[in-house]
Amino acid sequence: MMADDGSVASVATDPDHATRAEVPAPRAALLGVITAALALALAELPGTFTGRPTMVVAVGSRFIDGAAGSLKDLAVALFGTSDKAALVAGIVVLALASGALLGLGARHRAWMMPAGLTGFLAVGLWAVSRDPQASTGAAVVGGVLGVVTGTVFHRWAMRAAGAARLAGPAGDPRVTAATRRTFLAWAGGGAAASAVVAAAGQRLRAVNAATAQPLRVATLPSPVEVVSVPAAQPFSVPNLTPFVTPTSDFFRIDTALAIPRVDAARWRLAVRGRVDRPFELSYDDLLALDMVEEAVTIQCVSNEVGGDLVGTARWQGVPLLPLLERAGLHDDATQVVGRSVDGWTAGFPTEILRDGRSALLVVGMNGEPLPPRHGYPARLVVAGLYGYVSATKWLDSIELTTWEDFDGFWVPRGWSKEGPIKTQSRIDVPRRNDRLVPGDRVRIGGVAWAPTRGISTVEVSTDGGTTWSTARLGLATTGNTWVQWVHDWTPAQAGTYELVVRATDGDGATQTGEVRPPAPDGATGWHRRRVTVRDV
Ligand SMILES: Nc1nc2c(c(=O)[nH]1)N[C@H]1C(S)=C(S)[C@@H](COP(=O)(O)O)O[C@H]1N2
Ligand SMILES: [Mo]
Repeated sequence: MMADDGSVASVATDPDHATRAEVPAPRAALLGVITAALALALAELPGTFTGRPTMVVAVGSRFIDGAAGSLKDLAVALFGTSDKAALVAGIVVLALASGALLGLGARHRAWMMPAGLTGFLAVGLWAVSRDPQASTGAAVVGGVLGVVTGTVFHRWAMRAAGAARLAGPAGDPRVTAATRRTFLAWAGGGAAASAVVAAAGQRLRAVNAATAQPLRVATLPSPVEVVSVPAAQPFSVPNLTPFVTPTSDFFRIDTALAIPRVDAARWRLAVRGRVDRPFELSYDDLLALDMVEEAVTIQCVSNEVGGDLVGTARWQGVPLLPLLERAGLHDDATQVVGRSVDGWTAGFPTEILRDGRSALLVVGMNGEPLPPRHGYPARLVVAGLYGYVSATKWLDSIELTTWEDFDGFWVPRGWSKEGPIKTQSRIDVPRRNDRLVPGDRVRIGGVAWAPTRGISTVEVSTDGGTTWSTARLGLATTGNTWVQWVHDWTPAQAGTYELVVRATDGDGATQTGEVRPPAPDGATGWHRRRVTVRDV
């Protein structure tokens, strides 16, 4: 059907060949970029319309899955929200840069553009087919639209850009001007069309975000048992981390480029594997069960010493062990695996559930239904375990297996199979740029945590760790949460001081000062902060 574009006919018999070859390289490259932009914008549009991961997002997800293995630290970095935006931007830039190369190649081989676009589509469709969240139909429709439109646009644009040049004697200024006008018209038109389609996509995304996931219930049934958080703390220090982290400030860590959208009306949670009576629960079934609410501090294994990938929420949900016992766990069911709707998994020893710790199938966070970014409609929270081995969000199933039979997502990627949270403490205040004056009281404060053991002591040093003072501790109801701490210090003289903090857990073990990075099983070391005290 495209006999004259050179895909079948030889270059010599392609009537447009001489015309295309007339297009100067920079212009051909630019037309290639614009073609790629147009094709990509069109290809993404239907996926955007569905509100599910688009092709670019699916490609990014495959990249995260793959790179997470080989580039352990990069993968950790990729968790962050801004890194995700950078990944998507990187994919787009790569696609546009390839468009430039295709544009150059297509001056002599017209088939290169359709072949290149089709190649990109193939990669996109492969990624989409491996993404349980993405819509294959939308990707096919958008992809074909993008490839066909891109191919046609590119052919016409190249023909027009070259033909103008052949219209008169080379070097004639009028011909040169006419050629430039024609080129600019096509390039400008193509760029404008891409921008309009991309803007439409952006707009759709905004509308999707605003209307996404109407929650099934606005308010959760009251828990039958509440382990209350302290009503007030014995001290109040400006800029100290609050005991309960507001949901809007709570850290978010996951491999999901697009937050999974789950329709709670159709959602079913399966409990299966090494059990006598596998069962499924609907969201309504789950809400009808007796629920408890407990504050638990959760932390990401990637948190650096002094970092903020840690937070405390009041989690509302159903205690996990009785739920699993209802299914009749086998004696050899030594591992509990949570599987997310996007295929992500985390596993921990069943034994952990038998030591009386708080381990919940969670539907509520700080008194509200779990927000989408934190795992709506349901997730797991197990006190004392890093999130990557326990805290599966957007839960799809709980599978009982053996410890040996299964490794969660991060385990084959170099992270430790077991993930108990290490004792940690953090200095929040003074901040680095706070004004400190000799003779004035400085409130040194922060948080310390060692779930499920709790914190017994926090010590503070203002001389880099040579001498230590015991800090005052705030209140906590259980050992599952962090405690706030404060130490008042009056520096006598101006100078630079190194503040250090270390905590001792409820078992009497003091946090190690040995500095180790997050991989493979959590960072260690004492948090230090240099501050300067200045005369006014
Ligand atoms: N489905 C899914 N659940 C997940 C993850 C993920 O990548 N996918 N990441 C885990 C990790 S590594 C952490 S630290 C916690 C973070 O929970 P939060 O985002 O609610 O703070 O979620 C866990 N649950
Ligand atoms: Mo994590």
